[in-house]
Amino acid sequence: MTYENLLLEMHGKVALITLNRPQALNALSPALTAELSALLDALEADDGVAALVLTGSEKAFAAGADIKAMKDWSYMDVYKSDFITASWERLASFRKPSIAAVAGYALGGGCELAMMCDFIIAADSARFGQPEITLGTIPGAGGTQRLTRFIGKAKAMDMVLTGRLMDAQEAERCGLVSRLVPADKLIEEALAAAGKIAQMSAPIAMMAKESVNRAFETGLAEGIRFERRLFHSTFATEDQKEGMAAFVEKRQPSFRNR
Ligand code: CO8
Repeated sequence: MTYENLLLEMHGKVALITLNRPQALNALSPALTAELSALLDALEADDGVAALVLTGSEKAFAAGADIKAMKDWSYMDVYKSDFITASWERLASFRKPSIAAVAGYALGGGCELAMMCDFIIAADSARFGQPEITLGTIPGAGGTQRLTRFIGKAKAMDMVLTGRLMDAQEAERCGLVSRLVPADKLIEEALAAAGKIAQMSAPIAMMAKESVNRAFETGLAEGIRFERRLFHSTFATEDQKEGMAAFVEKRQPSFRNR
């Protein structure tokens, strides 16, 4: 399949997806999001892919949903098509580990897309924001929900109500971003992190991701029970046997993804 708005490169078992609409600062058009959703389906089904890095350009990870496409849509247009949900949430439901590598603007839907990844590595040039209120609308792909869970009510309210942008340092301080790196090291660092994950057992990494995500969907007692059941289930895998045997035998494990 060829993509008009995305670039795909494989680095070993890591898929690097680059949003590629430079003329519109990677504004997330319906065509781009449909392509991304289809590509994620393909990557999820491909055993040769263990992890994903999603990035944009130096100037913009993504400047939001495509305002030019959206501006004349009616309520019925967005309601009947259930605008956003299907293709946007595909990244959030992607089962393999995913990292957003953010440089420049990550605004509106761009910030929401980054937050759908498992974690965000940001260049020192990154700027995050939910400026929808300045356009007479509100975030519609998790901005009021994920951002609030990630950085707390005070900062989320500040961002969502004023539309102000947050720089990379503040984003790192308040936990939106896991690592802050110089802009020229962004892709290298993100690929190295994803490469490290790709060395682990793929099904175990999926379980670890699923369990952390559960923390955002349920209460503590239920989450702990869920984690324990998944933990127990790792003992049914060959990779748990291999990982622990390798430790005892003082060698590197050779995981077989079983
Ligand atoms: N949509 C469409 N085109 C855009 C967008 C966008 N979000 N952002 C930038 N562009 C276009 C500009 O129109 C311009 O095109 P042209 O040259 O044809 O005029 C080109 O990209 C370059 O942009 P600027 O000239 O504005 O570049 P600057 O460096 O001056 O400014 C900014 C950069 C600050 C990022 C500025 O472009 C900006 O404010 N962009 C809009 C940011 C924004 O409001 N984003 C939120 C959009 S709403 C949203 O995301 C709702 C999410 C709902 C869920 C998601 C559903 C899909």
